[in-house]
Amino acid sequence: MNAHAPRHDWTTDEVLALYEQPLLALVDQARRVHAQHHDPTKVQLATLANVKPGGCPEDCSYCPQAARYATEVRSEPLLPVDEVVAQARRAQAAGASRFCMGAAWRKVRDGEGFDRVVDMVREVNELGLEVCVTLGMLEPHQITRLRDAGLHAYNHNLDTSREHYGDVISTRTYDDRLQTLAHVAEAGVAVCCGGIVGLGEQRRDRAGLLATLACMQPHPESVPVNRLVRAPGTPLEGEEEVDELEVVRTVAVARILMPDARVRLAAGRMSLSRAARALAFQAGANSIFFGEKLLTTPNPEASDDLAFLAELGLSPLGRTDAPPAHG
Ligand code: SAM
Ligand code: DTB
Ligand code: SF4
Repeated sequence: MNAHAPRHDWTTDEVLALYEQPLLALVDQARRVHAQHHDPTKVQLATLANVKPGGCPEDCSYCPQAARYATEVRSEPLLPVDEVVAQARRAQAAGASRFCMGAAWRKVRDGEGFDRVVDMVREVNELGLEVCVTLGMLEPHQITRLRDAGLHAYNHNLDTSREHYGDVISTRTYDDRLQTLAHVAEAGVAVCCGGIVGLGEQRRDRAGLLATLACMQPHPESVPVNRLVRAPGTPLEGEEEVDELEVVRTVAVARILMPDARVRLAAGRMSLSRAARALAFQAGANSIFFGEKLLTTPNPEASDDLAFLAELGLSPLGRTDAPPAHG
């Protein structure tokens, strides 16, 4: 096997050994892989839209949109298609090439609401944006409809290791998540799947999550690395923050394991120093969420992000140089 061919047989122990290297050796290794597989000067800008905020029946202990926690987020109806398309146009004009629509649903239900999301996908795709949605669990016929409307990727995070999962979420299982991911891959839609650093997990859990992702065939098209946003009212609001360099390590290990994936420095960027953000790009992060808001919580100002990228010598990846859906 070619030394640089992506592997799909990683063990948690091997991944943990990557994590345990001295930081600069790890970042160097990730940087080399990154430069071999990507234009290291390009960063994809993905804008999020919360098309159905709040009121979610699940109990994800990090999430301000779960109905059962007393958070600032109220349940709101699914947005009209026109409003979402207007948001997408604004995102595109500001420099985004990917548009990700999230709904606080446990799972997709057939009916008027889903029909409307399919219309959103069709119209946003027609603008020339790479379209991603995250709608919870779904069935094969539902991902087929989304694909046929022009969906590029489906986001469905595993969040943490199988071992730690039950401490974070009780209303669904790791296997439920893997099943939805299998439906997405089988339909030929790109898989966007990652996790969260800071859920009270051990480094071994972070390694276990990345090993699970790296054993998928093909690897996920994109891997969001979120740092927990400690939302008031959620069970994890008082969780101790994980060292920001551990986020950098997670980006670096993800890059080494999944050389062709987009590694997205996702939620929690507000809580990272400029230096940690810079090191995360050096370690192979090549996508960010772009725009003042994530789903319900703040994100850096678009103009500040563009200035920071320019300071680092990075520029936004255009839609035309996006890789094929299932590379
Ligand atoms: N309901 C759908 C689901 O869970 O798949 C889609 C929306 S959900 C908000 C998408 C992802 O956002 C979650 O899987 C989780 O990884 C991330 N997320 C949610 N709340 C977060 C927080 N407070 N900090 C970091 N990431 C968070
Ligand atoms: C992902 O991994 N992170 C995004 C996106 N996929 C859907 C969501 C982050 C949400 C952060 C908390 C909030 O704003 O509600
Ligand atoms: Fe619901 Fe998704 Fe939030 Fe979990 S992460 S409570 S499924 S919106």
